[in-house]
This record gives sequence, C-alpha cells and structure tokens, in this order.
Amino acid sequence: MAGNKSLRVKVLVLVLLLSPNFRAVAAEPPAPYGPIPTADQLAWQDMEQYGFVHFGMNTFTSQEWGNGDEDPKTFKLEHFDADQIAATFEKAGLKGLILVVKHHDGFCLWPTAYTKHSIKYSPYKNGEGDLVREMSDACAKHHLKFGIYLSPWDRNNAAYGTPAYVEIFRNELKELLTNYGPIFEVWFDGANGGDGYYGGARGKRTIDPLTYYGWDETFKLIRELQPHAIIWSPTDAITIPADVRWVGNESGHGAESSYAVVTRLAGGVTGSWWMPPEADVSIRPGWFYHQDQDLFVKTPARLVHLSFDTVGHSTNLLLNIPASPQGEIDRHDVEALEGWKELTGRIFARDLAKGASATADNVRGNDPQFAASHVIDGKAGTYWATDDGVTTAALTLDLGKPTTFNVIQLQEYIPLGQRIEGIVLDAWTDGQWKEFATASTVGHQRLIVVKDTTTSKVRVRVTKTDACPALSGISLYNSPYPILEESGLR
Ligand code: FUL
Repeated sequence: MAGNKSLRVKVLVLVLLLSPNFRAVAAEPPAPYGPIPTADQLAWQDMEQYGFVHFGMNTFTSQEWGNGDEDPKTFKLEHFDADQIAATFEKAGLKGLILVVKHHDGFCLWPTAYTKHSIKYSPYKNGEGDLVREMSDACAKHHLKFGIYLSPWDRNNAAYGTPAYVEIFRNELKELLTNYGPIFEVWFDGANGGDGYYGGARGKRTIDPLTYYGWDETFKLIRELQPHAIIWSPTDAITIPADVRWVGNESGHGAESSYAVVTRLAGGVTGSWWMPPEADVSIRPGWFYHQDQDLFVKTPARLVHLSFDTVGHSTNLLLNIPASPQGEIDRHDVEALEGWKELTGRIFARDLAKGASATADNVRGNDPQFAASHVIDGKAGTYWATDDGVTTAALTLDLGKPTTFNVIQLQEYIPLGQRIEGIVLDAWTDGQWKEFATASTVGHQRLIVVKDTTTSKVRVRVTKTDACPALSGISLYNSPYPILEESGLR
C-alpha cells in the first residue's frame, strides 16, 4: 500500500511539473520600470478627485489678491458651517479637502503665534475662532482627507523678503503640521514677490523663488512632522523632489500624453522622479467667492468633461469650491455638484466588460497569475503582463453578444512604473477587426471617449511600450450623456 501511495505522489508531481499552469506559477513578476510611486503617492493617486476651499479676507473684500493692508476687523464672519462644506464635498464624491489657510494677503485662518494678521484679531468668536480646527474636524467626520494651502508669498508681513520671514513661514507651517491631525497634502502656491503692504513699508519686494524659501529645509520639516503628506512642488528647481507637480494650467486639462515620471535638473544633476500631475481649477471664474459670479458656476456637464480631461488622463483633479461670506458653499455650487455626481453615476452605472472572456496573444510565463482575465476581475492589485521583451501585444475581450459602449477605461499597474505609450482599440466588425480609437499613455487611468460603438469583441493592442506591459483594468461604459459633444468646450 505504502509503495502504491508513493508512486501516486510521484505521478502527481510529474503531472504538475508538466502542466503549463504549474510552470507558470514560477514566473516572476515584471521588474519595475524606471521610478515607481511610493505607497503614499499611490494612495494619493487613488483619491483622483478632491477639492480646494478658497476662503479668507478676500471673501469679505470680494478680491482675488488682497494687498495685505486689510484690517482683520474686515473679516466679518458670523457663522462658519464647516459641516455643510464637508458634507457637500463628501456628497459630491470628493475624497479630500485642501483649505486655503493663508492666501497672498497674509491673513491666517488659525490663531497663529507668529503674526497679528489673523482670525485672532477679527470679530469672529471674539478672537477665539480657529477655522483650521473647525474644517479639519468636519473633514474627519465626513471621511475626507484634510490638506492645507499656505501661501509662501505674504503681502502683509514686514519681514517678507528677509531670512526672518522664512523662519516665520516655517513656524506657521509647524503649527499647522502639528495641531490638526493628519495632513494629506501640503500646497504651496507659485505666485511670489511683487507689490504689497509689508507692514506699512509698502512697495515691491522681489525674491528669487528658487533660493529664497530654502525649500529643502521646509521639505525636511514636512517629512519629519507629517511623513505621509504629499508635497505639491512649488518650483521646478528641486533638490529634494516633491511628490506631485502642477499640470501647467488652471483650466483643468490633463496632457494628451500624460507622464507620471519627470526628468529634471536638480542640484546640478539630471534625475528622474515619480511626480504625477495635479490639475487645480475653480468651479467659478474666480478662486474666491464673488456674488456676481453665481450665474457662472460650471455646469454639471462641464464638470463631467473636466474630470474626463484630468482624471481620465492620469491627472488628479483639485476642484476649487469657494465658501461664501455666509461661511458655506453657495447653493449654485451645491446644485452643480449634485448634478455632476448624478451624471457621473449614470455614465459609470454598469461595466459592460464584466463577464466577458479575456484572452491575450502573450501571457507572462503562461502563468495564470498574469492572465488576461485580470483586467476584468475588478481588482486593482492584479494585472495582465507579458513576457519580458514583448513590446507589442493584444488582449481580446469577447463580450458574448453585440454590446454598445462609448467610454473605454484603461488602467496600468503603476506600482511597477509607467510603461505604455501607445494603444490601439479594434472592434470586431463584419467578420474583421476595425480600428476605432487610439491613445498614447495610460498610467493610473485613461478614459477614451468614442462615438457609440456596437460590437461583440473588443481588442486592445499595446503598440508602444518601454517595458513589457502590465494592465490592471479594462472597462466599457455606455454613457447616456454625449460626453464627446462637450469637448468643444476645451
Ligand atoms: C494661484 C493663486 O495666485 C490664486 O490666487 C489661487 O490661489 C490659485 C490656486 O493659485 O497661483
């Protein structure tokens, strides 16, 4: 009996060794290609959409850029409804909120010990108020990550332009990073120097934005006090790389070919970093609330288009929704956000690729771990990959029956880096493949909008890639709303 059993075991081992599946288990995942994201950058990328709240002295003077000579008493806030603001963000599907705690006019929304130009000297709660506290508490309650925008340029401060101001700035930052819980993103604006009040001296102060602030020291401080915070790059000249960069416009456009990796000169050496783009854009013409702009709030359709143009191009969307002098999000903005949420829900209601059968002309080591089916398993952590050296490959989804769609969503497995630079989509039409769309980069997410397309089979061809492709998601949607027609609004 014992002899029989050991024979059976030997036969089983032989069968396993010879089966393609068994050999596949031994396949190694592809090596990372180029710079790769940190865990915090990946978590940030997954947020996709979050918002700014511009609120401050400008809200009460109806300005965009205050000069810095405004009396703190002008900040006539009677009631601040942090709960309404956070609830509005949460309902809109935004994942975080970045509060402008000090704009260029220098007025601080928290009772800082480092300037008298703050809420402490305003009528709000008789100087006992702290909007950073109120807002960060409300964000925690509404499941929003909380971030801060602290303007480096300070048109109020007498010391601006001298090393003493840089110390003040860092001390303000320290207060913010140590008193208000976890900060997911620290945002520094690029506007710098120029005219201001400067403690009564008035006039123009010019600084060198690359050297004046000593960003290296400031970044070290952030890394030490909030190691998980994402740092928004305030300048192109970096020695310590930031985590994310400005997309290059304030109108909500991601690049057609969108790269998370940048190559720049830093400290005299050219280096490459994972530093994906973020697009900041306002729901209104201005960044701050102005009543005469109530009728110019972006429509739900425009917001859908914005998010396709940014998140659909691997660019996180930072949508500004300013609070009004009543300390809340105005109803015009609330209505637009509700409409946006509803339209988005309708577009992504049903993934028509779910349940399809997926095959590929190359699967890494024939290993089920890298099978084509992973692109439709709904899991971000699994992916289809090919053998090393494969730079063109095709994956086919058999939908089983003629299916109509107009949005294709592709996702690359970015923990291994960004690889793909060319994609072609074919539809099975009249017994042959017919190309119906192309795209360049994929990255975290690529949304491709096409005319209504009806087919029973879709083929995704990778036509250009820097290393063997690793795709984690392919989805098909049928938007009842004509997204393409909005593209004229670019
Ligand atoms: C700009 C600033 O000058 C605007 O006022 C606004 O804060 C925007 C987000 O960044 O550069």
